[in-house]
Amino acid sequence: MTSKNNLLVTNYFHPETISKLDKLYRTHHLWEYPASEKLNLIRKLEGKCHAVATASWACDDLIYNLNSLELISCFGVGVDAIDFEKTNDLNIKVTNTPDVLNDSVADIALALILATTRSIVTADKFVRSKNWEKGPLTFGHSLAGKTLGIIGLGRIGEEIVQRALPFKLEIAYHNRSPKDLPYTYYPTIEELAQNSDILLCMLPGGEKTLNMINGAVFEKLGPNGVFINVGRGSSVDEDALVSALQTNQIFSAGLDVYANEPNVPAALLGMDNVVLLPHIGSATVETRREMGNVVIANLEAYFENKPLLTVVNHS
Ligand code: NAP
Ligand code: 8YV
Repeated sequence: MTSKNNLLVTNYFHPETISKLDKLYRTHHLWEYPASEKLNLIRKLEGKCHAVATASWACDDLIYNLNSLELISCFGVGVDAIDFEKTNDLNIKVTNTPDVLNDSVADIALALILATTRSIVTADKFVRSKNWEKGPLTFGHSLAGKTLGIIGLGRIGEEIVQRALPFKLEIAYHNRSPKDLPYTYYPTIEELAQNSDILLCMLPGGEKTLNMINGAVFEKLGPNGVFINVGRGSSVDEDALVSALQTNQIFSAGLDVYANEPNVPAALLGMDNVVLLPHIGSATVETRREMGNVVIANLEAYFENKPLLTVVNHS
């Protein structure tokens, strides 16, 4: 009988996938070790362990002490927790789970667009609190004919477009470079904001996008504008967002992601003109299972010396 390959697992990213990994590999659960013992574990695995499985949005930098490490198989598409300077220097390959989550994340983006423009959460509270008996709820805003501006029109962004078009939204976008698509391209986020009714961020996290959406962007979006963030919280200057909502510089916001999760700026918690979700873009039973299957498929390919399925080419 051949012995199982060692696999270092950094965090408890998805119970079902971790159970599968426990059956397939000789797993070492780094998160279960006391801080003082983690490095000892990594030293013991030196030369015997070549692969790590981790959440893509949270990792443990101690893994870069494992000199025999060759593959980091990430659960998630946004790989902002990976130190690409280190993986490039140390010649470690990184994989993620693109595409399988596009539909679920795009669904949440549309849910936030509807929830913000039609005040769905406030409307629910309005009925439960019996305020309806005192008079009607303040009107929301229509979608037909309005412009949805997407910052970061990539795999998920294109699925959002497929859902937005039947709602009769016009589409505009900003990426670093235009795509061969029939939507209006703006070379800056501010220009996109100026020409959008709903501004939706689908940007990756990391240094390059840090605080890209700032006070100047909200000023351009204007008092009827809606801001949605399903990308990463780090792309938004949260203080500027709070201020824009407090002063009615923008109409409302819908957020699935925050700069310092699970901490949400306290000021947002008391506001009626913001809808807050707990980073649930990909959180369906089916999608998380598919993401786990991609993590496993990449590990299997690596151990069988086959081409990896979804290598991240960091740009
Ligand atoms: P993707 O296909 O790589 O799309 C990202 C888009 O952003 C690309 O079109 C890219 O175009 C643009 N972009 C990247 N850097 C930029 C910059 N500095 N300035 C302007 N545009 C930039 O990625 P995806 O699969 O759609 O995922 C996007 C992100 O969504 C992930 O990285 C992750 O952070 C987030 N996400 C969130 C959830 C959730 O649960 N809320 C779930 C999945 C993913 P150019 O290269 O032309 O600039
Ligand atoms: C997370 C995500 O993986 O894929 C990403 O980049 O942000 C999500 O799908 C998910 O939140 C896991 O908790």
